[in-house]
Amino acid sequence: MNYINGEWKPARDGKTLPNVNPANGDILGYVTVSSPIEVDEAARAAKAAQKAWAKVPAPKRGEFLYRIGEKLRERKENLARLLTKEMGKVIEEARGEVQEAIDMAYFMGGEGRRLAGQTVPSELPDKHAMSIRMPVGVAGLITPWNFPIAIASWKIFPALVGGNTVVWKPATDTPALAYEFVKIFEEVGLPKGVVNLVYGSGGTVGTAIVDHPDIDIVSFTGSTEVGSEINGRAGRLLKRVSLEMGGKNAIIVMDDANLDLAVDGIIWSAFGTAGQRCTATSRVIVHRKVKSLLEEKLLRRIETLKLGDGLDESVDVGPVVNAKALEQIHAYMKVAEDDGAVKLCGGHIAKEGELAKGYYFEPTVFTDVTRDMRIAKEEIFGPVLSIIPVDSLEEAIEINNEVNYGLSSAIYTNDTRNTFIAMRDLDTGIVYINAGTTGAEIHLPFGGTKATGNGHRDSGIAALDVFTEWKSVYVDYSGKLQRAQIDNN
Ligand code: UN1
Repeated sequence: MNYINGEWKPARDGKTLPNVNPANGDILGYVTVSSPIEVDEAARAAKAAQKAWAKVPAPKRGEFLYRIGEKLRERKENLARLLTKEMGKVIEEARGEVQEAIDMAYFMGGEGRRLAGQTVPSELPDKHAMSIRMPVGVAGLITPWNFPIAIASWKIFPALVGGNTVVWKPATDTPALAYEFVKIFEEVGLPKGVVNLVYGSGGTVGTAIVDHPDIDIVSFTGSTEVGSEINGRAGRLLKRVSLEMGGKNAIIVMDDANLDLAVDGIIWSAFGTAGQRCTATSRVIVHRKVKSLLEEKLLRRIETLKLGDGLDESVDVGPVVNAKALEQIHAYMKVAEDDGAVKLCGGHIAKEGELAKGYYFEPTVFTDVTRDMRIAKEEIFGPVLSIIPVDSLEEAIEINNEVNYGLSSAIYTNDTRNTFIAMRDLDTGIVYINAGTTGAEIHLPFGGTKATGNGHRDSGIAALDVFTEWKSVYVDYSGKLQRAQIDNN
């Protein structure tokens, strides 16, 4: 059911889609599929509520977020279990994701007491100059299934603390979690119309959000193809658009690296969330001198990875989100083979026993991958890793930087020179030294360069730049006309 203007109601034409557990094919429920009519209702409600919400003092808006954080904390285990059932990530990671939303609630709650602008000297006597943050208006938020609560929190919380109201379209693969999240907003007494939830497809509901005249800003996380389409449509309407899209993240392993540490980072970043993080590692760019030793250690670890239902605490790699994703990942095996990559392990849909009921793909590694191969360039969004050998740091950085995307990158090295060159020259929005490509913390900007984004950032204070508009204020208390310096020459 949608949540519009403080009421739960089904979409008018009553269409639904099943919500399937990717671990075993069980149907968990049905998701409402809405039309532009519901988006219109939600946008009007959000617009009607916005002025009053903006007048609630920002510290009070922040207190709503604290209370939301408390509720999330109380329900962490249940939410995590639902998350695992709905999209497949293993329970430990699901708990981590709920924690990410909790952290974001407290962090952005605190921003209610800051929302800092600047106070600067004026060039004239008896004049005060400052900038303050204003709400943008109504925020249309379109969020993905891979971090259904964390990414929603990255967008909803800064929008709210900044004085905006929200129309939120969650992914159709993760409707139940969105329902639980919005229930919490309702329970803490958020005024009606401040957060509105509209379920439905990107093509219909997403497009209606982007086009709606009452929606002032659109924030989207998802594919580059869709993001680019949104940017075009919303750009023509002069709306602000914040986009968080694909990645082709690499870990560089230098010849001086601690290889065991590197293996830990690679396993976690490449096969955690079954490779379905925007930040997942899908390339290892390794110095040729340590390539075979690294491969040997990597394979030994991959053999120990257990595939299965993420609710089982002993499972390392859960299913991928749905049948279509499984097929798309599988199709890359042929692409890799045709391009001449050498398969080290995996490569198949896993079907033994209980696994046959869900959408499982074996952790897969290709080696001797060259920079021109499709698997070295395209986002696969599954547990598939390509190893690319190189002879120097310069070559490694060049290969890291030559893909279209620029979200996250990492280097394993113990050399200070390598470290600082990498920090400077890796062209991604996030860079890790001696850690994998995943695991960004919520109080720093999250986002990327090139086809990964459009210059905005989720998370951190940077998110407030997305959800607020600057106003510069000059107060002249001289009691006479004072021309600005430019008009006084
Ligand atoms: C994503 O996959 O879009 O940095 C988000 C990380 C997580 C968030 C990933 N904190 O891996």
